[in-house]
Amino acid sequence: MNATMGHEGAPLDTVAVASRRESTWLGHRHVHVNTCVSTNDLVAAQARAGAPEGLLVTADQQTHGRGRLGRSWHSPRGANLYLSLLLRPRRPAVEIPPLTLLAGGALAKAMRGLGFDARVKWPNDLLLRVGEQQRKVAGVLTEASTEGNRISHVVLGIGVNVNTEIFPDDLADKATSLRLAHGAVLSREDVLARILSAFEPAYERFQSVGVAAAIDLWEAHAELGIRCRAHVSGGYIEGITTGVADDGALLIRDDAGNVRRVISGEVIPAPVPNIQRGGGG
Ligand code: BT5
Repeated sequence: MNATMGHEGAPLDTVAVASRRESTWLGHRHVHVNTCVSTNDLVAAQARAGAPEGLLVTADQQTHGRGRLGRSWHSPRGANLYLSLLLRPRRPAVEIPPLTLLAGGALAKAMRGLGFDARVKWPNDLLLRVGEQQRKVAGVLTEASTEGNRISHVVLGIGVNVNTEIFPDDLADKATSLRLAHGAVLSREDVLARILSAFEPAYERFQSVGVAAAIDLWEAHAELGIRCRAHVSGGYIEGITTGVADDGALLIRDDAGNVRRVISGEVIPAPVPNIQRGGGG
């Protein structure tokens, strides 16, 4: 594991990121800010002003970091990575959900490159095992703008808990950080360089072959074959996860053997059903 000591509390060192990344264009234009509301907002504004793809914005702190569906992303100063990338994929708008999966897969690959046994949970939570539990170490938020059935731009936001040691009460039993898993401070610059190096080739493959690139990468880093329950409108689907569909839907084989599709909603691990019978001794 590459556990170069980080300078905790110091601003992100953009020069170190540039010297360590292996990307040929992604993140070469890098704007780092001390604090902001959300790095996704800064990139969206640049996108509307015509900035080219590849722009990277990072912040040492976000005051209103956000997750999907109006949820918030805990973004304390200095310890972690908060980054957004501007992409202008030459792909149809229906491929935005697979692009999100591609990002999760590339993020998991980057973490594995650092020596962490990271798994992606549908759609895009990055999990690390802590004892018997899986805890969230990173998340991806894709915000896209379309023109007709084409994508005009995508803001890909990634939050990684690199060095946080103590989480607020509401996250204490579901979040973790690379530092907690590894036992030492990690360099945010190393982690960011790995993410850029992993995402660029994945994205280039997506640009040329589309959805298949996303499915392959996501499935290679997901924990499939586990029993889960997906809460969907009007009830839930329970069964074994088998993969993802072309449109990014999670596929679950239910107990009747039917493959069901989950397009949105929360997916949680489910206990194996108790099939003991009788016992009227
Ligand atoms: C996500 O949403 O996981 C997407 C997170 C994306 C954050 C990045 S940071 C840079 C960029 N700028 C932004 O404003 N956002 C992006 P979601 O799947 O909806 O998960 C949100 C849920 O994760 C919350 O409701 C909490 O339960 C939990 N959570 C919040 N902060 C967390 C953290 N730091 N670590 C782990 N879990 C967290």
